Amino acid sequence: MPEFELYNASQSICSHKVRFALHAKGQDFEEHVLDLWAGDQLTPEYLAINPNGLVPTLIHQDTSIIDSLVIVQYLDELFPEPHSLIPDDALTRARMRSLMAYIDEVPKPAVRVPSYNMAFLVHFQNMPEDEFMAMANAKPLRKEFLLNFGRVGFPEKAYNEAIDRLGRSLERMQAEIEKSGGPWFLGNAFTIADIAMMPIIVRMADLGLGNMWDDKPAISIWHEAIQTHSAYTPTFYHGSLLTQQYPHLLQN
Ligand SMILES: N[C@@H](CCC(=O)N[C@@H](CS)C(=O)NCC(=O)O)C(=O)O
Repeated sequence: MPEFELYNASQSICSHKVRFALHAKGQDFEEHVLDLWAGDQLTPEYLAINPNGLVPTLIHQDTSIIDSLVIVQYLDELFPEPHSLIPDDALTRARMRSLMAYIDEVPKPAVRVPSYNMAFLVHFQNMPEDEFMAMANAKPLRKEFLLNFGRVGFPEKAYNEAIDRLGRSLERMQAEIEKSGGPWFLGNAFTIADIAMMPIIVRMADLGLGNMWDDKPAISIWHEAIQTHSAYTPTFYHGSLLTQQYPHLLQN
């Protein structure tokens, strides 16, 4: 029996971070794949292990640990050898955490908007009103998000704002990598800041937004480098990309 159990969803960007960290740390885990469109994350059983009603949740020693970056930090604390994902020096650690906070505040919520409009809309478009309202009302953290999305998608203004925030995030990423000398956010050290950004860049490329960093070579180099990490391929198994689940995206 593996030491860890992971409740997650194949396409979920927060799940990608945790799968990547488990693989990077060489840890075997039992994977439970939730169907977020069927509401598996809102059942009383799941809410008992994750009252936020979101994936991922890691179970270790009969205890649940929630929030992707908390889980990644926990795994690194358990297995700091041979390569810790957390810098030794307090100042560099603070820089890493500032980047993690920025990524969680700016590009992570922004990338949900094109994800929902371009891919996930199909799950809600034809949902009867009462079913849609019941699903929104059942969400502990994402009720307002879903209500704003509605069954027609975010309006153009919200979509454009999200794309603008993603553009500014890419400028910040390019500047940070240039400042450190790359190839990673913090120079030669691959840290949790890189893991935090990874699924956002992967998602943008998946949605056909990869041309947004055509003029940002440090991001292209970073993106290529992360794909050669041994944890990358097992993390993004078939079905993890939206183009694999929503073939209409390939027509764009
Ligand atoms: N802060 C949480 C956010 C988790 C999150 O947003 N999970 C999304 C998938 S990436 C989810 O479970 N969505 C289901 C829903 O909205 O009902 C983390 O980092 O783990």
